[in-house]
Amino acid sequence: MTLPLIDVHTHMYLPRYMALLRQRTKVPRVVSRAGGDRLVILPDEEADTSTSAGRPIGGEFHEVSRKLAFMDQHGIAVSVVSPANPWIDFVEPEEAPALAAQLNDDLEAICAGSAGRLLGFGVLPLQRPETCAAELRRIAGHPHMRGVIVGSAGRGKGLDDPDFEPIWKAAADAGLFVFIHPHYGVGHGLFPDTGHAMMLALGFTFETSIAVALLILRGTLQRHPALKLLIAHAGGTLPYLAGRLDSCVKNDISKDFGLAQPPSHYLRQCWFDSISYHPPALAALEAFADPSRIMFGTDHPFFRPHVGDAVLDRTTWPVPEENLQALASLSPARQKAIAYENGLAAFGIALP
Ligand code: 5CU
Repeated sequence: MTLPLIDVHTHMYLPRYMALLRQRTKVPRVVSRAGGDRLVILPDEEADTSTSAGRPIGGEFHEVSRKLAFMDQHGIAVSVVSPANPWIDFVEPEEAPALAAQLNDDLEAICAGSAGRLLGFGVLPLQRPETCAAELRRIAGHPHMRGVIVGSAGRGKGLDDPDFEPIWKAAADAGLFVFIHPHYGVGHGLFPDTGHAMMLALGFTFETSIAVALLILRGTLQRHPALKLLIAHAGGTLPYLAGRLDSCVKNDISKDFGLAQPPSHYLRQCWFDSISYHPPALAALEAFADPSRIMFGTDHPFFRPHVGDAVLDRTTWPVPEENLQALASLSPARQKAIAYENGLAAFGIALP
């Protein structure tokens, strides 16, 4: 079955941000080499021999025409584009609010010029939490912005940072999505010399799982039932572990979190992308989540196929294919819901 697709998890490094990464001598940075530019972003990536060269980065990371070519190649009608990690985490606090606003305006302009193909998630200057609610309200006035992407680590104190409370309120009041995405990973000291594989497969997913679980346990979703959280990578591990979280919270004699409902109740208020690569993992998400809150994603332009730049835009990328294969394990009605119907409804999209 060929489905029109709405891609809710797809990234870009905006040109202004690329210029910043090219100037830097420390991670995160873009390094120019004879064989092409390399992107080095993850903590410890440069120090570990198996990852010190980073990953190839070409125009597919920052050119709008390349995003559109990828979308055409894979039957994606509309993409909700988010800046990629590590966003503006490394920027000095005094520079962050202005840079966030510039990047958000850049993304709005890109989307406005895309003839309906692109919508956007902006960034927030989390190192200055007291400025974020105003930026959210400003973004809400941008016709193509549908929310913000926020790293699971926040400004280094997690997403349950008490100073973030106005962010959740402003996003909920404005009806904007907050897309929660990992970057720092957890446990990477435990798996040296494993390339990017362990970090991306387990470090990333547990980082997200811990951040979202803590948001729930600290009562954020109880206080803000209208908050629209979109959780990356099929919810990390949470759809699978939600019952264990409920049980451990209920049976803990040392701590009362003061929740009116079990954690899974609040987790079910969230939206999830379908990036699971695997029918059993997608089945766990399907069994857990609100059926209207699972949406297709590609993680483009990460996991670039190993082909030359000249043929890249005419090549089938593995992530969309693997995730469509997993989707094919579901009924035709559920495939349609995840591929595009839920995205159309969640983001108010009229197909171009
Ligand atoms: O390959 C990678 O490092 C990544 C990354 O950094 N962020 C992401 O979203 N996917 C893959």
